[in-house]
Amino acid sequence: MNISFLDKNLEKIAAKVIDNNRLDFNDGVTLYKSSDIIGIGSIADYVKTKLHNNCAYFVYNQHINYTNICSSKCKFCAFAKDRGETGAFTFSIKEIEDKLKERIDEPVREIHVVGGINSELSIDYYTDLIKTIKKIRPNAVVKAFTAVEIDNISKISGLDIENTISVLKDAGLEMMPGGGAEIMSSRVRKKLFPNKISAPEWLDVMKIAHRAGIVSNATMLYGHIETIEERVRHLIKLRELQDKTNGFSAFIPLAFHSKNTSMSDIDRTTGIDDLKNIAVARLMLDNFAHIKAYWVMIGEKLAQVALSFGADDLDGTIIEEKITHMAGAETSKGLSREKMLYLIKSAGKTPIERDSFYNPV
Ligand code: V47
Repeated sequence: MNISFLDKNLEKIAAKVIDNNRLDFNDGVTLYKSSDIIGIGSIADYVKTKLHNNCAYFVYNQHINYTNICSSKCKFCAFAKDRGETGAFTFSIKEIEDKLKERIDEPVREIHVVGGINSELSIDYYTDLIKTIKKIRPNAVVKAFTAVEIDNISKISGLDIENTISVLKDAGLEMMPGGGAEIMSSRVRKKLFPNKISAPEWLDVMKIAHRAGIVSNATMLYGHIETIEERVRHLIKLRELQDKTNGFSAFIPLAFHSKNTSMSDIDRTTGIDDLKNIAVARLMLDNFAHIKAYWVMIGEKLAQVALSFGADDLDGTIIEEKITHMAGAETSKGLSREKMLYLIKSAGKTPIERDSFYNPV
């Protein structure tokens, strides 16, 4: 790495990265506070290139949101509804089967399943849902239920987290998505999502899942009322758990979209902040193999740029995204394989279509 930094504070950080020395809390804050975006991006790209050469991954996937009925009442959410409210839904297993069959001619390799915290569903609904996916799509990986949903399934079934995961795994659960982590700060939690499981609880569910052999992702919701220091602490908490379990696969920074939420006065995140979140995550999360540029939230064009700022993955084709689109996302609801290849190649990268576990397909 031979970079002349505009921000001289980055020189010390670059030297640490080159020497494989772990960055600390203050380094994370320095990176976020620096306005030398090219400098930050260059260090992150150095690490990304060392790990993945010039490659950029994507998966052919399908999202299924089985219910939007949710008791969490998170202030940042535009997806959740109360039972009986206009637009509230819970898919029957038959409706899920139909959704899968609608796309049966497409080479979908991963089914990403998340929904609201709905206390009316039984654990049998969740196991039937997984078994139905495996019946219709035996070759696709079921990546389902955030740590928050696992906690809910545990509460409604009376099983502890370990046994809940074991029952779901026996039904065919193979991986868990990284949602629901939001920002691991009790200050922000009290203000925006007081009913959601706490950060230690979220981490605990992930720890139990990893120990049961379920790989998961991790996320961070940014661009609302969180501070830079809270972002860095969040990343360090994830890094500490990863040191213990090595069960996280990818990290995905999630850019807050405020439309149709009770925080609709908050502006959309800027391109600079989106790129910083990718790059700082790449540098702080030195034990995570993959950093995703989630095109749904940051846009296709910026996601391409992010591939030179530390990201190695564009997530997936998706087909029908709901959570961000209900909060005002203007991106497409899905992308074709051709479009994915085009975005990656025209960013100067080598596209690799992958399965959920980053095996090339
Ligand atoms: O859990 C909710 C967040 C998450 C909003 O693991 C919002 O591969 C922005 O977790 N603006 C769902 N974000 C998305 C998610 C995800 C996406 C892609 C890949 C993976 C993966 C995981 O989105 C929720 C919540 O944290 N969210 N509302 C909003 N208004």
